[in-house]
Amino acid sequence: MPKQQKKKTKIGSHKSKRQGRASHRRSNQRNLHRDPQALLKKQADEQLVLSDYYDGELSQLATGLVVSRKGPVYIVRWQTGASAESEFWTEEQEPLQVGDELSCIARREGKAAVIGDLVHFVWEQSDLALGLIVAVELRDNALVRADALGRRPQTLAANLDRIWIVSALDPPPKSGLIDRYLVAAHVNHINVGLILNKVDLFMDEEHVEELESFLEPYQALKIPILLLSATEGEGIDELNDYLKAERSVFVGHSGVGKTSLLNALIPGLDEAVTEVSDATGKGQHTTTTSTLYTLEHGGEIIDSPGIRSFGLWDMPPEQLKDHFSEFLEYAEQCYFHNCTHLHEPKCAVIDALDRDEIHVERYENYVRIYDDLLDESSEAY
Ligand SMILES: Nc1nc2c(ncn2[C@@H]2O[C@H](COP(=O)(O)OP(=O)(O)OP(=O)(O)O)[C@@H](O)[C@H]2O)c(=O)[nH]1
Ligand SMILES: [Mg+2]
Ligand SMILES: [Zn+2]
Repeated sequence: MPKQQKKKTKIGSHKSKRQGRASHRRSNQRNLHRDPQALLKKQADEQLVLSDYYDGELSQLATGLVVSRKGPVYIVRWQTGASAESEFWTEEQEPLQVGDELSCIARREGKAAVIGDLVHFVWEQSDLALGLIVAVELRDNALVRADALGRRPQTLAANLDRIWIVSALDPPPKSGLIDRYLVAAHVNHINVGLILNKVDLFMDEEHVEELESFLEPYQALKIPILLLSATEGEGIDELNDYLKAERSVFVGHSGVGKTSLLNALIPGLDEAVTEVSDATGKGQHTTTTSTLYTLEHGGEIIDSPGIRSFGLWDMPPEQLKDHFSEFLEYAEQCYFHNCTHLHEPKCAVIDALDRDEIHVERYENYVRIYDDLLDESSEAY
């Protein structure tokens, strides 16, 4: 049974200055190399990429889950492995136990750790932290995007069961961002779900038709679609049913209500949310760092900061079509086996589009994303 989420993150502390110094002395006796040129060595099981800074016993390592990060400090939930020094205490002045959260810093490879990563650390006290991450377990999957310039990957979270793409009904949802997330999830074999929040603001008959047509392609893709109201509590139980067996993440534009959903899911959490600006209809980027929360009835959910856009990372344009699932059954009948479904004659995908069997908005997004990828790959040379 996972420990219930505490309102305040425990980052751990030592009991007194005197004892802190004692522990520091002890930690220096551990075999931590300081050579910045040290190479990686791979453990036999290939699960662990261990920093050469550490050549101590594996049995001295403790293991934990990264639940948040604040600058150089990772908040890690201690799960197994070597025990803490007896003088390491929580902020509530209780001895640190398995399940507690502590602050860790990282050297080299550990720096690549993201929320959802399983990390291995040694108990080593520094000004900022009680632990030093020396290795990151290989990931099952990760949600990765390109940075603003499209030059570097940014890993947003790792080891996910599902990505919940959160949109709001007011302002109306945008399919461009949704379709980009769908591609990124498909590439990494991560399940998805679509949340349309703020149903309480949505009364108009005329808009119901628009919404139905907007949702059609996503219904055809058979992804879960939930219409909710975080502030009214509508649909929250159904969401909870999905969340309880999984580790998932809320992603989407700023102001759509991701943190409000967390507040609805975890009574008493009361994380900060901010009004969406009337003038722009945009959120204020209230959440600035991702945080993993454990739900009372099981499951873990990560709240993430709102984003402006989502650039796909490491996607050759010609591979994009493989991630628009509804194209696949038609693509086999295209005249050219490497048809991009953009301009080629006898393209079965374009024929299906003409017969309204492929949704025009999905196809247009395909073309847009393809063009973006083409621009990026031409800039690279
Ligand atoms: N009417 C209504 N307002 C909502 C609902 N959910 C959230 N809001 C409001 O929308 C605004 C933004 O909510 P947040 O939860 O901060 O949005 P966010 O997606 O976390 O935003 P970032 O942290 O910036 O990414 C707040 O004023 C919320 O009160 C809802 O279901 N209905
Ligand atoms: Mg937020
Ligand atoms: Zn084609």
